[in-house]
Amino acid sequence: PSPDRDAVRIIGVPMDLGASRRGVDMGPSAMRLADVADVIRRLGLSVTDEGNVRVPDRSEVPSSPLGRIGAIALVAAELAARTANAVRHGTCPLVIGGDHSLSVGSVAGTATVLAERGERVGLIWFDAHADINTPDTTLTGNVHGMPVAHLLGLGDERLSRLASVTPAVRAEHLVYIGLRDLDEAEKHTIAQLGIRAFTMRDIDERGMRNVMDEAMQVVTHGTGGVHVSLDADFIDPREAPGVGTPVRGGVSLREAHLAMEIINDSRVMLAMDLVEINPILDRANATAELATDLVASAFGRRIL
Ligand code: Z70
Ligand code: MN
Ligand code: MN
Ligand code: MN
Repeated sequence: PSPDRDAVRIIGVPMDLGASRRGVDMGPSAMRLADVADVIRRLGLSVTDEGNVRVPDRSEVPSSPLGRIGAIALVAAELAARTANAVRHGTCPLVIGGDHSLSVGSVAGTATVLAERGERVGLIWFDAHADINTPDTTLTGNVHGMPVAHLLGLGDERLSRLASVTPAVRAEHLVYIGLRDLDEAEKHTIAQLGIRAFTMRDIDERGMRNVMDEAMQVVTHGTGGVHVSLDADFIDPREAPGVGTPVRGGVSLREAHLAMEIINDSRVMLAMDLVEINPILDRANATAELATDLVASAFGRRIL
């Protein structure tokens, strides 16, 4: 039940404060080098590149992963405001990361605008990982392993209260697609909250079309639109090696395109994140170029 968006605003978030390994802070540069704005423009959409959200240097923030929550929360608050502004004006924000902790801000922004209309946001989380740890359950301390928990209202209040509604997302309005690397505590949380999770096994057994049809039903039921959060490690590292945390056994490029095409067919996408591109691990700029093609499919590119 949402408008089709024919204007796109690109927002870069050159942040790696939520990760241990360096490099995803260069993701926005890699995507711009791959000409993401022009690629979307060629589809007939109007595209504005708003530049980057300001992110502090690592030298300005605490060195422990959990000590960086305050800095990440400040970046996320600015991103939430900019995302909300874009959605409120009827344009579609394309948020380019950066590590996945930034999505506590972008999704909060979308949730805030829908709340103004008395509606809730649906969330599709394409990822090898569930990112549903809290500061209490995390084994690594890395905040990019925690955004979903905070969007559901769990964890540290600096990250869980960025939207005008808490939780920003209800568990019944969230789906995972592509999971293949979970911590034990994460499995427990997913089961406890009854979250609909499509693992790689589900995709292998049922096929991407079937999984996406069910996923779209979940995220559109009782919501006013959908935020799509795509971690580049969703795709198999043989095809997308330049990602923050490569995990073998991911989806093919073809399956990923089909998922994006089905999202475009549905006309319900209000905002999109493209995160965890790491140019340091890439072959030339292959992963950013592949990610740019996926974005094009999500925004309406057709083969024929
Ligand atoms: C692990 C943790 C993670 C992305 C790694 C990994 C989380 N569950 N997320 N890479 N994008 O550290 O909590
Ligand atoms: Mn992730
Ligand atoms: Mn991931
Ligand atoms: Mn319902």
